[in-house]
Amino acid sequence: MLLDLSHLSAYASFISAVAAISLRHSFLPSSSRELLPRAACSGNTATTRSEWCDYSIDTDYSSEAPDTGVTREYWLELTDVTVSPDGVARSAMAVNGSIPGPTLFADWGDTVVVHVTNSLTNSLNGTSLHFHGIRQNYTNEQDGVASITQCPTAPGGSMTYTWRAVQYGSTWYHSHFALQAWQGIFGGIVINGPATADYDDDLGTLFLNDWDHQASTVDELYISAESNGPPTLENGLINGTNTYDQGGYRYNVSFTSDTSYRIRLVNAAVDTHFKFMIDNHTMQVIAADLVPIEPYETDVINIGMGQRYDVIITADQGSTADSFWMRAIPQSACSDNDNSEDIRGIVYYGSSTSTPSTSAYDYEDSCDDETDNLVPYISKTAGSETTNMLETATVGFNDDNLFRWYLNSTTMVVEWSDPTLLQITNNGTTYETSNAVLELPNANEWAYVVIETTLGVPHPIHLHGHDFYVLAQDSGTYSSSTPLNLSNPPRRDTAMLPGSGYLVLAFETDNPGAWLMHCHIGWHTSEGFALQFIERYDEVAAITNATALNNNCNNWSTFQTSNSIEQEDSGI
Ligand SMILES: *[C@@H]1O[C@H](CO)[C@@H](O)[C@H](O)[C@H]1NC(C)=O
Ligand SMILES: *[C@@H]1O[C@H](CO)[C@@H](O)[C@H](O)[C@H]1NC(C)=O
Ligand SMILES: *[C@@H]1O[C@H](CO)[C@@H](O)[C@H](O)[C@H]1NC(C)=O
Ligand SMILES: *[C@@H]1O[C@H](CO)[C@@H](O)[C@H](O)[C@H]1NC(C)=O
Ligand SMILES: *[C@@H]1O[C@H](CO)[C@@H](O)[C@H](O)[C@H]1NC(C)=O
Ligand SMILES: *[C@@H]1O[C@H](CO)[C@@H](O)[C@H](O)[C@H]1NC(C)=O
Ligand SMILES: *[C@@H]1O[C@H](CO)[C@@H](O)[C@H](O)[C@H]1NC(C)=O
Ligand SMILES: *[C@@H]1O[C@H](CO)[C@@H](O)[C@H](O)[C@H]1NC(C)=O
Ligand SMILES: *[C@@H]1O[C@H](CO)[C@@H](O)[C@H](O)[C@H]1NC(C)=O
Ligand SMILES: *[C@@H]1O[C@H](CO)[C@@H](O)[C@H](O)[C@H]1NC(C)=O
Ligand SMILES: *[C@@H]1O[C@H](CO)[C@@H](O)[C@H](O)[C@H]1NC(C)=O
Ligand SMILES: [Cu+2]
Repeated sequence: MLLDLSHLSAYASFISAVAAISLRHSFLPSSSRELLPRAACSGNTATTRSEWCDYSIDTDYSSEAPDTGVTREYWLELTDVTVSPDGVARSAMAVNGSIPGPTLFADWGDTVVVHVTNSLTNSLNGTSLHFHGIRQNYTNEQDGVASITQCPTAPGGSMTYTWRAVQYGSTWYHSHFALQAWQGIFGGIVINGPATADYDDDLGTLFLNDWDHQASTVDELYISAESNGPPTLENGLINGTNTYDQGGYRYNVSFTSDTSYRIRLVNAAVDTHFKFMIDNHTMQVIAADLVPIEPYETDVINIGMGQRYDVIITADQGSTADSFWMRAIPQSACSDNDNSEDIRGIVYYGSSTSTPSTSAYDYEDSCDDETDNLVPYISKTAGSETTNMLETATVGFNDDNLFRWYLNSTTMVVEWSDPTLLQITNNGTTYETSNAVLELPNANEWAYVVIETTLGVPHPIHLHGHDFYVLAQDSGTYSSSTPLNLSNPPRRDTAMLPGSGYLVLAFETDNPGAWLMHCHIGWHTSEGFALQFIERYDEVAAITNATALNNNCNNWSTFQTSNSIEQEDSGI
């Protein structure tokens, strides 16, 4: 850890003001937009979004980022709460008392410091915080994955994460301990930078969630999922709110005619693939995950779990326009939801308060990806393979007759108290089969990964520490003659494995560490649909702070032993 923290005090007061703003307005989305922290580059205006100080949308961000010297510091506290985001009360967990938690803002090139305090003293849950899609360039230990990069942080404890924003765009943070992310521990990350199209106003992140009414916890649903398969959830939320049985209220925003708005969509569901649309409004899509793309237009967008899309919507329906439905529609090809027709928000024009009477665009129910439309703006070619790993995803029962997902014949089981990074700093070289380790010892080679399944269930596959190249993705059977697209294919951190199909990914071994790859369906993650790449083992210990790792693990082990806490799932 060799990060310059000297600017910290100078920016502390600015940052806490920013933090207070984002929290105070968490349920007032329509008025929060002018309060989003101003982009640091004056060259970046509504009509020059491609510019960014001495940099621009043409800068290859994979090798270059502004050196701002700025550190953005945040303090987050996790607590057990009772909430009723759709009018139905249930227990949950929150970040600083809100679901979604406060948004973390930074500018491209800033250093971000996040202090996380675990005050989950009722549930006695450990925790960890993962910054989804963040490169963590040479900072694997800041990746926040229980059992891989750290021990869980025990209740009463805290942990500080430090990383540099070498990418820009929209993403989110979430707990990577058991099913806690879907109990409410998540929030947005906005990294200001250039964009591939102009827009007037930035509305920030818009979370799409599924939501259940189980009186207590998502852990109870998991017990049912393990025995009976995925449960049907009762409802869904748009940016943390919806209606149900006359209760709750809808997300709503007021548009000014002829103004264009950027919305940063995030699918934070446990088990729902959404199609998103705003009736009568075409969207211009400018980024997929943290990768800027050549803009394209669509009326309906597919968004899988863990994925993000940045879209621009222009209020082009005339000065007499009134109100329109915004819809997040669960795709029944993936999972069921009891309220799938009514996960809606409202776009008003001006001061209208009328209930929309608009109709949805036509769509075909499916859990497709947007792949054919995704052309990365910074064009790159995948190198030829040096390692090719084929993994077949199957589901079966373990010795206790509970569902487990397998990649080849391994369902991941890793130990909270013995994370991979700790083993590496202790010079461990032997992993258990159940640790699902794939070794990539050499620098700057191309790893190809084929994941296939004969089962009809699609899975959103997420890789940590890299943007991967999507070389192939289709239904049917993969073979050595399957054509691979090496020429500027879609690049991102989460892509769909089609049901009864295959997904071929490629990434460069340019980032030493232990990196998780897993299905982002919460039940499947807990049921072992995961593996870890140990990339450049020989270089990992030298870039890891063993003192910090050991402190955290000692606290966790003491806590786990004294409270007889048992691990029931994969450990991630
Ligand atoms: C979160 O709450 C803590 C107090 O627990 C406070 O110090 C901090 O400023 C809050 N952070 C944000 C981003 O709201
Ligand atoms: C969603 O809520 C967050 C606060 O939780 C807010 O910052 C953001 O602007 C809202 N998004 C939209 C699109 O209104
Ligand atoms: C990632 O870190 C390595 C080692 O410090 C450095 O050489 C490289 O330039 C960094 N990449 C980016 C995009 O900052
Ligand atoms: C987290 O807390 C809930 C109670 O709220 C409990 O049911 C669950 O077992 C805990 N999970 C873990 C993994 O400790
Ligand atoms: C470990 O526990 C000690 C004593 O409770 C506490 O002061 C310290 O902050 C904890 N450290 C971590 C990393 O949680
Ligand atoms: C619109 O959002 C506000 C909170 O920002 C809420 O009070 C109001 O009830 C919402 N409108 C509808 C129709 O749900
Ligand atoms: C929305 O589009 C439909 C189909 O083009 C059209 O019939 C309808 O009048 C439009 N609604 C509004 C409120 O503009
Ligand atoms: C998974 O199993 C297949 C079929 O037996 C085999 O070809 C492949 O090499 C295995 N994958 C790995 C990473 O060992
Ligand atoms: C691991 O090996 C390195 C190099 O051989 C050595 O410097 C270090 O002390 C060893 N660490 C442990 C915990 O054994
Ligand atoms: C490869 O992917 C890019 C980006 O989606 C696309 O533009 C191109 O047509 C694809 N090439 C082939 C041969 O499929
Ligand atoms: C390593 O972590 C410890 C404990 O958190 C901290 O005191 C120390 O400054 C860190 N070392 C470096 C080089 O960052
Ligand atoms: Cu899955």
